[in-house]
Amino acid sequence: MDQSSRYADLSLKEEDLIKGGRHVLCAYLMKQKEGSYLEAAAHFAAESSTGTNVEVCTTDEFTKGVDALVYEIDEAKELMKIAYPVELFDINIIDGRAMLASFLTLTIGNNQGMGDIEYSKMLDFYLPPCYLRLYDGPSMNIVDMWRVLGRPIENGGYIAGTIIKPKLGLRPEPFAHAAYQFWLGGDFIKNDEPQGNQVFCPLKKVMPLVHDAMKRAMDETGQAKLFSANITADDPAEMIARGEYILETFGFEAPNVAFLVDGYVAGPTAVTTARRNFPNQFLHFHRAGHGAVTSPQAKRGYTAFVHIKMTRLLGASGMHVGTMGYGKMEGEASDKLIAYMIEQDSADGPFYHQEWHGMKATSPIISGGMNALRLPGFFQNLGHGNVINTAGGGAYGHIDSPAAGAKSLRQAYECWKAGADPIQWAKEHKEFARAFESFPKDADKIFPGWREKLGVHK
Ligand code: CAP
Ligand code: MG
Repeated sequence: MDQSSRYADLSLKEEDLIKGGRHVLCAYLMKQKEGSYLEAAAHFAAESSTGTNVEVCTTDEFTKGVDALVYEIDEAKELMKIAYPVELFDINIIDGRAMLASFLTLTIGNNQGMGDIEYSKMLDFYLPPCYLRLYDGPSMNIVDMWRVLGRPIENGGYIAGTIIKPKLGLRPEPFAHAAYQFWLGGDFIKNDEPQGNQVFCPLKKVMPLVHDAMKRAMDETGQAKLFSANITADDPAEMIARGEYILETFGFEAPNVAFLVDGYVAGPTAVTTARRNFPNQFLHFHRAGHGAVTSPQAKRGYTAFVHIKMTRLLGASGMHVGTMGYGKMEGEASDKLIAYMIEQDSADGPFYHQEWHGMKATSPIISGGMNALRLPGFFQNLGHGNVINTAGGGAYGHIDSPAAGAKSLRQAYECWKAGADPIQWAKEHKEFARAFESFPKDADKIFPGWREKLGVHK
């Protein structure tokens, strides 16, 4: 059935829809299986709002008033844009606030499995102020981490972090020891995503040891240290139990603790559980699994940009934004726009400009195959260093020690900040210099001729 007379209106102008302030706008890559592009797009809009594949007798004038409407198509580019009236989205009974689950159920719900759609992927979205303000947004961000570290709250700079490796984790004592060793040179440690309460490393055994290691490292260095503890679980009650136990265990150091949530696999409910039950903790959104839908190879789901933009609405304090082609994960230099979207108050996406109207920023977390040698180029591309960086291999792979690995990361940041030549910097900064020998493959690629220049002949 062709529903384009009801679910498409190509005379609508985007700027008028934005001015009107009553529509969520979404841009999709979309290809139909056969037939008319507009017909398929209209069916997509119907299934994503008020309709189905046939006319139903229950439809009334009110229902028609909240139809999602296709307002732009470009078949050659496989591009379609849909305007969703804000009335479509579900609102909490407890406090009148919005929920991402509802946004996703409509905009990226049944439409992902439709028989007449070859594929569709959300590329960007825009929220009007009246709907945006109903989201929690972040309660904390990197500014609060800078406060704990005793740094300026504006441009407080780079936070050097790591992940306890191997990924599986360690038994409690070696785990705490590995943390202590890194903290002698660095600021921030996170659980790797599978670590929580494993039989060989019970949460209630390891957390007191990590707290003790943190205190010892703080005494030794005279600096504050941060730990991001994984509280991900299927059950909100389990997440709260983990969070409460950890806060009680860290006692006076509770402000130094962030909570890590594997927010893609555990979903918006898990993220909101942390956001609402622990608003005084930094909420670290880890996105393991997102590549299944965000990878450029995937023609379904949504892009990394869309995913990351959504996490600011949910209230992530810090979000993994990739390494923009400088690390081991998929990404490219232009991905810096993803970071800008979550940290600025007014930012451009691939299709829409978004005003955040003062919603707190979500801070970029840079992770995945990073080390001291890759950082100067990374900062150059991003244009600032106000990020949390976690480098697992880059710290525990340093040939001298995890503390030396941590120091090499900080020195890399300082090298970029000073606008110095990395080879020259290496001559004056031992740990940074030893990173060249620790990661010779990267050194060969990024700094050809480094052996001669640094006098390293092994
Ligand atoms: C990095 C990491 C992170 C990824 C996630 C890992 O370890 O701990 O989970 O960075 O990717 O398990 O691979 P290394 P992203 O530092 O040793 O590479 O940040 O892109 O979500
Ligand atoms: Mg990891």
